[in-house]
Amino acid sequence: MKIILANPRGFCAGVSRAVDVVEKVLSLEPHPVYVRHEVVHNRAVVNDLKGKGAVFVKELSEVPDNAVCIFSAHGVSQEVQEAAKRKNLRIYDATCPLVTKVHREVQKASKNEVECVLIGHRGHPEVEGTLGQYRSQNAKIYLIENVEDVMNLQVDNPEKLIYATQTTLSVDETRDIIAALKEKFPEVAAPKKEDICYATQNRQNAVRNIAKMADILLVVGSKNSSNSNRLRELAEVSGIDSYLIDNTNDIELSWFEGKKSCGITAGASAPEYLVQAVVNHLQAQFEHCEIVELNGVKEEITFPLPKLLKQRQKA
Ligand code: 0O3
Ligand code: SF4
Repeated sequence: MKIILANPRGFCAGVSRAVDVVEKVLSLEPHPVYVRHEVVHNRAVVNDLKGKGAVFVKELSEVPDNAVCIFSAHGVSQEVQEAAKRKNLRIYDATCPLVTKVHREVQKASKNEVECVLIGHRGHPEVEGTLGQYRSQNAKIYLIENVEDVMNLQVDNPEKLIYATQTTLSVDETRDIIAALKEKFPEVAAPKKEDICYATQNRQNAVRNIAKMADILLVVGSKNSSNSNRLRELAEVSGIDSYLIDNTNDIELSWFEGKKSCGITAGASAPEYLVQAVVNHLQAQFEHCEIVELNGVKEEITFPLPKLLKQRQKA
């Protein structure tokens, strides 16, 4: 079996920072430390942080007043931020700065009463947070998920319209949605820099590349991880079997019947030790394994820790 490792794969800068924030807050602040929503969508990461004392909650209503609380990498609405203030919580915000960038675009549109079309997956926490940046009484934000939604979309003011997107969407699908949007609303304005982030783009490019040389692709990532699902779908659209796995327990030997090469990648929230465990597992299953690591774009971007955390570290 030839094992081909995608590059880049796994943790992005926003996820590294968010996990770092939780670990540092756990070591600096008295417990319990609450985390609103899974800090990133990965079961192993969340279980590890639970083991270190983090208390994960779905809603702020589960957090007692005056407590320490961390917002997840996916970001929160302004309503949640206001509720945190009312409860006098000490908030450490692990929202990825690239999600915050999208929040700012939407806030600006709201302030200027420019209508906004948000492209994203309904119910996803990032989408909830981004929708919740739009507070205008006189203009609207519209959520669309696909080209069909564009066909059905009616806006109040097509001359004053922008679009924004979730950061982890399929680049190919989003291109089609934007093309349909521009055809229907020629005046719609694009964000200055695109919202699908560098990490999403790089991981999808790496999968496109690996799909040309592998018979099957394993994507290490949790079922609720949007970007990991997009990697699995992309491999399938590119013509190879692909499976999303949390860890080696999910692997079935029948997947490999008649296959000679297996690609491995990992979503932006999946730690590298899980990838290495998958490699070891395959090496134990197949008599002759050749491991190849592909070249890919080098990612050097890092994000600074939140201000409050830096201040606490100095104090
Ligand atoms: O947004 P997604 O479900 O892909 O979230 P993950 O798996 O936690 O990955 C990190 C991405 C993120 C925080 C939003 O861009
Ligand atoms: Fe930030 Fe992109 Fe990572 Fe999301 S996937 S946390 S936007 S770097």
